[in-house]
Amino acid sequence: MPTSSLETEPYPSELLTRLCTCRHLLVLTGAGVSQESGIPTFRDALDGLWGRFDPAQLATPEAFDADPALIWGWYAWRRAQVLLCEPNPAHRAIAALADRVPRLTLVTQNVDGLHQRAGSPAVLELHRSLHRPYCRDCGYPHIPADPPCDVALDGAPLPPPRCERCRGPVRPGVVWFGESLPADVWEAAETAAWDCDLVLVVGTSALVYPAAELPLTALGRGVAVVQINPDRTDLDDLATFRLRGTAARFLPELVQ
Ligand code: BV8
Ligand code: ZN
Repeated sequence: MPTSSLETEPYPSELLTRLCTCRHLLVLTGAGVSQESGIPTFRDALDGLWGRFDPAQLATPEAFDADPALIWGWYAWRRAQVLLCEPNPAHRAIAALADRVPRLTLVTQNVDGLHQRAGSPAVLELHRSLHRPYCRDCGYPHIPADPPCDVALDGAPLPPPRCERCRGPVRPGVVWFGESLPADVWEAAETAAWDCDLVLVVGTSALVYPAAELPLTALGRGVAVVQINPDRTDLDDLATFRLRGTAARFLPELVQ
């Protein structure tokens, strides 16, 4: 498969032709698509706003059980940050794309809800959401304050609220490392990877599984995969097209 790497050129005509003729476009996004909204990515986080937190260490059920206030405080602060941000042109372009192709399946690894706020009609949230916490013990949903009123500054520890039904601790509504993805969401995403005829991978380091399997499934079927990312990833050597740049730089051109 030819790979094309672009820095500042327009899209290769072959890619635009494929986009205009595709039947079912699968779009997979990661933290990079929200970076231009001001939300640090996980990779940036290690020296960004979350510098003193290591997401991989904190994003686990064990970390929450060990110190519920530290983890709840970190997620409450992250949610407050997200609510102060707006969708960027990349989110909006993906939302507009849904009207340009016969069928678009949007799968995101992100938990920020920005695709929905940008108007994407259907979003498969593989890792669930910052905005839908629930009881650790009985699963009862907890409606978070909006705007957040309980957020300690800068992610300081904050005791989690108690469940209205069983008084258990409310936990962040995301999928942590070592936890299974919501089965129905993962099944829909896998089905799309087996049915699509073009894949757009935007802003992911392609390191987290099973999400990272999706473009590989499509590639195994001979389907073209386009990667939009300013940096190299494991997908670089496999992608059919590699657009070296940011999501907000490349995606709006697709819907002009
Ligand atoms: C599971 C919510 C079954 C929490 C997150 C193989 C198969 C199955 C599992 C595994 C496997 N191998 C390993 C595992 C275990 C593990 C895993 O993948 N570990 C990794 C670290 C190797 N997976 C799991 O545990 C998953 N569960 O498989 O269930 C199971 C059950 C029990 C036991 C075993 C298995 C659950 C994973 C979900 C974890 N939760 N999020 C939270 O948000 O706090 S994942 C979290 O990290 C994010 O949601 C995100 O998905 C991920 C980070 O990835 P990215 O989105 O790619 O972000 P990153 O910062 O890494 O990269 C950003 C990219 O954007 C960069 O490339 C950068 O260059 C680029 N970029 C930057 N700016 C821009 C840009 N691109 C475009 N424009 C820009 N402006
Ligand atoms: Zn409960």
